[in-house]
Amino acid sequence: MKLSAGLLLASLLLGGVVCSCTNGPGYEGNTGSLPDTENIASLYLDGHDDYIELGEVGLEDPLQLAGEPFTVAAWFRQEADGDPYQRIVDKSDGPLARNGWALAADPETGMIHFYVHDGETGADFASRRDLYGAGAWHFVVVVARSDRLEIWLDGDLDTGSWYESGAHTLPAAAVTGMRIGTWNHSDGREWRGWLDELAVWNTDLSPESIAILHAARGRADLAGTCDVYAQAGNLVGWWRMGSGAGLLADPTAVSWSIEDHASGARTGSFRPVQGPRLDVGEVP
Ligand SMILES: [Ca+2]
Repeated sequence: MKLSAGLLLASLLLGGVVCSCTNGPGYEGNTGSLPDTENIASLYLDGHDDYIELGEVGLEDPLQLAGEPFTVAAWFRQEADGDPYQRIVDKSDGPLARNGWALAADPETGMIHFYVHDGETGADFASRRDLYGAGAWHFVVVVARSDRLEIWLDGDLDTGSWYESGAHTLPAAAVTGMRIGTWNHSDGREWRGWLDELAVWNTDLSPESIAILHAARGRADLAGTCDVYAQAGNLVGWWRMGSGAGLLADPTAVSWSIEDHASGARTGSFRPVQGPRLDVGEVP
């Protein structure tokens, strides 16, 4: 993504930070931020029947993440109550992310669940209880490294994470569906609250990169003309949940989809069509 001349000018007028590209990854104060106006909305789902349909993920799609380290990150603000295994994102065809991978959060116990399944066996990797609370924005990052899984919340590694079932593995190569805010094979697991800046990389992000992204609070240019966090080239999905001057100019303008700002361009469709909403002004 390139900064347009207009956006650059707006940034200068607003005093926003535009990375200079002269500073290396991890340089403090250089978060590669776009102007604040570039994160003006988040996605709200009602916990009943709302979700975002991303469609079938084919075998050649980078979102397969088959057999390789990967990372999923999102900002979330959950409401109390609702299902205990609400999905942030799920690319699978059954419970426990069968044949794929998924990220879930339980507002009652405050636990994050990171599911990975290789086609035969899987992992339900869970955080400690009370890792987070409903009603506030949090930044979750789950990382599948070659030899272990990790759950990070608000910039810190949860050292209390454990395998509620199964053991470390990496995703299967399997054609499955993919959705934001629910799972793929039946009703249930619908997200209740807000989601923003959902991103997927086909590599395991370093602790330094995770710290940079946390500090940016959803305003980093993940697709990276500057690549301030050093791994923009591995970005395979990035859903900003509403962006752009058009939405800012007219917040009531109806949008029926959410754009993928990564190279895969996997646009998400609202289900039901008039269910989910882009909530202007409610951002991390
Ligand atoms: Ca957003």
